[in-house]
Amino acid sequence: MKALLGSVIPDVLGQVVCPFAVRLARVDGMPVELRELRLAAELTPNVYRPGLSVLLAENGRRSAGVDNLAMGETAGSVSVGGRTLRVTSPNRIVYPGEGVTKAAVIGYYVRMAERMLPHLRRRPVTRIRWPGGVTEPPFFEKQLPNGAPDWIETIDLTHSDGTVTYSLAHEPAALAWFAQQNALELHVPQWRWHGVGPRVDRLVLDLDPGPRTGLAECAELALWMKGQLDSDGLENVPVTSGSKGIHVYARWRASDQSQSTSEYAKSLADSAVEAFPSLATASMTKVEREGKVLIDWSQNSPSKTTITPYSLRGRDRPFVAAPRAWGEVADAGLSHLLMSDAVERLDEPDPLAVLL
Ligand SMILES: [Mn+2]
Repeated sequence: MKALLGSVIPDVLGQVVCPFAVRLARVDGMPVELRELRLAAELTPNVYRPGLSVLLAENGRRSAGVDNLAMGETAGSVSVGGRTLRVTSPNRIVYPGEGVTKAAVIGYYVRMAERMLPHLRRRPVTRIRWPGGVTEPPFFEKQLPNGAPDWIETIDLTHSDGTVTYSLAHEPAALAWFAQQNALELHVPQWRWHGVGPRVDRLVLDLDPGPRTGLAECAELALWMKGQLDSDGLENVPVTSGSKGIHVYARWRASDQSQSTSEYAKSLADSAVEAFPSLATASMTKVEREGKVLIDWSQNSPSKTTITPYSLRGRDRPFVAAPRAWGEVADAGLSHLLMSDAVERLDEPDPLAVLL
């Protein structure tokens, strides 16, 4: 059996991917487009219809946490974008606080696919899986597990300790299959594979509140960073992480830049610490984080990953890594969004679209 790498969530995901020793597996070199968005119509009749059809109804605006799947159904299949997926334990509660079932999680990802997939395309996906729901320990997984559907597109990346076959997410059914695997969190690098190698197309600054700080302090720093990014001509978007802090993303055109994203992000973090000495730190040590926001610029390393926008979080409640308008970040009432909020916002344009 292929190894499932790791059994705990490390603080920093990613590790030892060597971006220059990579070969492509089943990506065909062509741009991969969304094939099928009329998902509700494709659900197999009679199978999970009560739960999934509520969740997936095109015009439905019910909370994705509300799901009335008949008890006693233990497995079956569902059709998503022309793929048929086996679904096991659809009634299993994943988020006990809100009664969110696995069927609801699958429904969430299928609903969000149109919005998520353009940002995921050609990025290897590290999944964090919660097989026992969010009250039980998760494990993280890079290697495609045995038994994965053969239509899941993959990319082989050579690490210092061997080659890992990663999943790609190029169609709604891939997201549904991740959810079937209880992979609530999807993490990706800031580069996409482009035929001959990885190409960095965005940078991220992860604002992580330390003890005695919170979202408000992150927002203050994020707004300052927006000013810097704007004046450097880098289009930018804030994402409330759904965990604690804020991720500030910026579009990056490598050909326009003499620096790497890591160099740029580090200098921005250092400038923020200079401007806000009592509020910000760029040091990972625990002592220095007390009362401060850590500006983690290191996730721009090609070997690191960050939660992908619109991914659920494996927290006590179904929070989402949610792209926001800057006006919201400036609002004193800023808070993290839940999956139901994210679904409701599908009526609005994608704040992250400027990065595409
Ligand atoms: Mn973080």
